[in-house]
Order: sequence, then structure tokens, then C-alpha cells
Amino acid sequence: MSCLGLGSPPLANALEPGLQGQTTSTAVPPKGDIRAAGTKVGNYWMKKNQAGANNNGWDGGVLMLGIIEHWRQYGIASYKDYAQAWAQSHSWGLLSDGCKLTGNYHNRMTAGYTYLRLLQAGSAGATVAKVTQSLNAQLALPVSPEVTGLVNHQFPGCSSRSFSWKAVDAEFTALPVWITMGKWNGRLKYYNRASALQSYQAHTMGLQDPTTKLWYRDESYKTKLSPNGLKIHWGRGQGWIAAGLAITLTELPTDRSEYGTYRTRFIELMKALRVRQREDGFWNMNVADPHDFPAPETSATALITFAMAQGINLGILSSTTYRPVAAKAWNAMVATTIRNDGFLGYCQKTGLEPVPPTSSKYPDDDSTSNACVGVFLLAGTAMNDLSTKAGKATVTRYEAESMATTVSAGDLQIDVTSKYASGGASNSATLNAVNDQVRFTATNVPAGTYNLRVRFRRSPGNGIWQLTSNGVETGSTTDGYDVDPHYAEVDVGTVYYSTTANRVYGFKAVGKNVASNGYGIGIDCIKLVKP
Ligand SMILES: [Ca+2]
Repeated sequence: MSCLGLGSPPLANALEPGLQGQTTSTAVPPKGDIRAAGTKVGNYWMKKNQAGANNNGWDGGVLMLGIIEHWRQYGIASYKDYAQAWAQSHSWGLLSDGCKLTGNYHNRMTAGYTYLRLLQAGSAGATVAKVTQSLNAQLALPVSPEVTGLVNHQFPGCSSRSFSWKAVDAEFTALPVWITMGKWNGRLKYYNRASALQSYQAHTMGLQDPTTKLWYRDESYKTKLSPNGLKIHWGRGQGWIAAGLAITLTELPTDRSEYGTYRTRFIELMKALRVRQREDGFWNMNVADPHDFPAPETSATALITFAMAQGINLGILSSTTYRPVAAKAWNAMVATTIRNDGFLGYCQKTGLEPVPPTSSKYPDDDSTSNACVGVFLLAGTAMNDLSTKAGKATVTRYEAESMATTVSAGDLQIDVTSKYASGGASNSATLNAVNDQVRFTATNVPAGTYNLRVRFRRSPGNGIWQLTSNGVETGSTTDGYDVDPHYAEVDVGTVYYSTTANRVYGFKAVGKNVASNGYGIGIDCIKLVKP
């Protein structure tokens, strides 16, 4: 620590403060950055989990869908090898419950997607025979229990009753398998069944809310309410159907008669989700209630990000309208949810509705899952296609824990370690009043034009701060409060430094959220980005 006042470097020209807003960046990163983020997450999972240790049920299937799409996008051999070893370990089969129609439940079909991709890629021993058997067994039923509403149908040979499409999850765990298998072998019956199943969910079961166009997780949620008395539209549930529709619209021939219906439902849902994105870029566990346990939630956000980016890529969604939304969501996930070693956190674990902080399934910093990794990888593939910039951004980081630091009189500052912090640590200032501040000196910052970003900590005791650069207010204010502690990144805007010099970055408390316990400020690093 040292004192401020290391000479008087020239003032930064903070250009157009507030133009982009004190928020997560809405710019799509270069392809290299998108690939790197996905690969970091995927590599960590593969290093920690042997391929065969992943199940072939719905969650293992969703993981592998992301793994195989990451391979299809980038051609990184280890991803294909991993998927193939997993498929071989399960003998290219679907999870069985001991019933003859193995894999007839919607959530036991998902693995078929990756098996098909491996077969199409010429992987040794690849087969979709068991997937085909399952699909045909479902088609061969004299009366489809799904379409007739005969819920809890007991399939021949099964020990228990089941109804495969009672939840919106099926729109992702099963729909892409029906569609891609139909396309691969030209079986129009698969297309027809898929279309009938979704229409059944939309209309007969009434899972698509006619007013908001958001979807209920299952029929029971049509009457349930959040703790605040609002509707419950589960974030990941929206993600399941959004992403399932995006894959369907990618794969289904556009001259199919039901294409327009899928397209309409997709656009309706995307419109509803766009206006419900949080200020920080995430979607909530309950998108219909911003105060229903508002943790950052990676799985919902990744699925919706994928769907939105793919909708733009397909020319279905307006790039002008949706591109900044998808980019903001992606940037929020990258800023908040990836630990330094590649662990992907803030994932709501297996569930069916928003959960409170007391739940072991609450999305916090040590909460990850196989399926969450899968959908994050999937989001990356669509974002990569959306990006028009090759290469990587050049980012110079000035770590708060490494810079000379001062605080206002009577206040405290300390460096704290965190696996999520850039450089493994960040600075935490305990301030007790408005106008208190913490200041960091970056030495010999090269002259140039930069996008200035600040990685900071949100926590229950943090206040609202204003950045100053060499004493000049830069950008607008940022609220450091959140009930769920996590790191985030704010895009301050463009700065121009005419000379190479030391820069003093000050963070001044200007107020606090009514819910906050204090005026604290947590700074991780200053990032100067050259796109
Ligand atoms: Ca740091």
C-alpha cells in the first residue's frame, strides 16, 4: 500500500459517460474469447470426470450435447473422443428402467442426439439402433398416450406408469432427438410426432401462457404463485423450450407445414424473455418475478442465450434488437460464473422450480452440474457464429490486490482471496458513509484508446459507487449490492489516454441500495480492452 499523489498524470478524457450505461457489456466478444471461455469450462469438466462416469440419462445427455456441439464448432479432437468414450461405455444405449421400451421417457432420449452426431461423423462403432428402437416403440403404440391425454400410461413391459411429456423439459431433452433423427433417416413420422407432442403441451395441457407467452414447467404451475404472489415461470423451463425450438428451427426443413408454428412460438417466447432480462444480463430462476430468489442462474441464462443467438443466426430474430441482449447475457455468464480453474458455478441443480437460498440446489458459487456445463458450451457455439470478429481481445488487467491502494480516513481496505477473482484475489473496502472512497494507482498505463471495464464484487454489504479516473467522474454509478455475493463486470465506456502515465482509479460511495447493509466496495480489477 502507498499513498496517492504519484505526480499529476494527465486527465483521462472519459468519453460519453453513460452512453453505454454502467452495465454489463452488450458487445459480442471476438470469436477467440468465446471459444476460450467454452473450452476452459469443458476442459475442466473432462479433466475432473472420466467420460464413462457421466450417465446416459437426461443430464448426462445434455452435457454431451454441449460437448459434441463444441467439437462440431471447433473441431477440438478431445471433445469428440470424450463423447465417443462415453457413448461406448453405455453401449450406445438409452438409460433403462428395466422396461422393454427402454428410453421411452422424454428424459431418457437425450443421449440419442450425441450418438447421431457421432454416427454422422463416422465414429467407430457408432450406432443409433437403440434410439431408433425407442422412437419406433413410442410411435407403434396403437394410441399415443401423449396425444390422447392418457397420462401416466403404462407402456407394455414397464413396471411403472409414465407419461413422457408432462414437463416442458421434454422440449429440450426429447424434441431435438425426434427432429434430428427424422431429418437423418427421412422419417416424416418423427416430425409429425414431435409437432403433435409440442402442440399437445401448448394447447391441451396449456403450458404456454396465452397472455405472456411464457411457459409453465408443467400443469401444476398454472395455479401456483411465487412468494410475492406472482406467477411462476421457471427460468430453466423457458430455456428448455427456447433452446429446443432453436434446434428445431435449425434442423427442420423450412417447407414443413409445422415450421411456421414452431417459428411463431419461438418468436413469441423470445419477445417475452427479452423484456425480462435482468439488469445484470442474467435471467432469473423465475422470469415472472424478479424478486423470487434472484441469484445469477447459469443454466437458464445459457439456454436462453443459445436460443437467442441462434435465432439471430437463422435470420428469425432481428439482430439490432436481440444481439445486444444475447451478448449481455453471455458476457454476464463469463464475468460471473467461471472460476479461474474452469469450474462453472451458479448453476441451479436438478429441479423444477425456483428454489430458496436454504436449498442445497440453490445456484451459488460452488453449485455446478453436468447439464449446466452442456448448455453453457451450447451457448458458446451460437455466440461464436454470432461474432463477426476473429481473434481475441487484448486485455490488460490491473489487479486491485496488486495496485497501491488508499482509503478515506477512518475506513478499512483489505485484499481477499477467491477462486473466482481475477488473479485469485480482490480488494474489499469497508466504508461507512457517502463520499468515502477507495483508490488504486495503475502505473505506466500506455497511451491509447480503450474500452474500460471494472470487475467488481456484489454482496449484501456493498453500496453504490462512482468511478473516478484521475479525479474525473467516469461513467455512471454502479450498484454493488446483491443478496447473493458474486463477481460481475461493468462496461464503463471508452477512454482515451493521450500519454503513458500512472492512472488513479477511485471508487466513491455515493449511496446504497435500501436492502444493503453498508457502503462497502469490492474491486477485483480494472480491465483496459482493445477489441
Ligand atoms: Ca483481482
